[in-house]
Amino acid sequence: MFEEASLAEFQLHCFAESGNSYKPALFLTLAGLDWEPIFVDYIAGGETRTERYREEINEMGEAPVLTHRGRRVSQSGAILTYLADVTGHFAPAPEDRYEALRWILFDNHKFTSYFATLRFMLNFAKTGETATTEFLRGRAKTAYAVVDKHLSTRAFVLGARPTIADLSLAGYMYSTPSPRVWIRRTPPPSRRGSNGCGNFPISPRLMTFCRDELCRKGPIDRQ
Ligand SMILES: N[C@@H](CCC(=O)N[C@@H](CS)C(=O)NCC(=O)O)C(=O)O
Repeated sequence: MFEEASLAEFQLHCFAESGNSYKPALFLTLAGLDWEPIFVDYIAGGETRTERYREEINEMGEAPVLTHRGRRVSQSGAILTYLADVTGHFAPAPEDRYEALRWILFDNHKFTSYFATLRFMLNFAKTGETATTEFLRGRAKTAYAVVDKHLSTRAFVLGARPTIADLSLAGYMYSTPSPRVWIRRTPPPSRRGSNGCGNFPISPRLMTFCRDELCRKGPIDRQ
């Protein structure tokens, strides 16, 4: 499915299994913004690989893609930064901008990417354990340990308040192949607290949990 007539202020091309899509979906939901998902048929239909998707939606052939006031933004880190800039939610303090960027780049390069690839191989490609999955697990565990250590002395990545850096790292914390769970795992706006995030999912405890998940062999998704 491509364009749809919509009244929502923000549209997000996304799909349930995509933790990268979950990052901006979590932002939009926690901030209580007027948004709607536009389903990308990646799993069954390979939509991101079609010429039409690359021509009309994203030349990089990826989800998520945000549409806002005629502007298209792809790459979850760029989307989160854009959303923070235009809405003010989850924005790092001006002096922390590069610190946020540093963690978002680390997330994209090592934290999300190794884990997401490992998860894809085990749960979707069904490769079983191979030398490649073992390598990816090792790399992901190392990246998780970095974040765990950082979060052991503070509540959120940049200190006392959640920012887009936390939302980026949260992408695959609740990964699941079930679209029904996708709906459930995106906290409704009513759960927001005074700091705009209420029951926020990132915490050292959660990081420890996810690291422990990685230590298990076999499929790593919780059904
Ligand atoms: N660094 C990108 C990664 C995006 C990405 O890899 N998205 C996956 C879904 S989670 C995708 O669309 N893959 C399609 C493909 O590679 O063909 C981001 O953060 O947005």
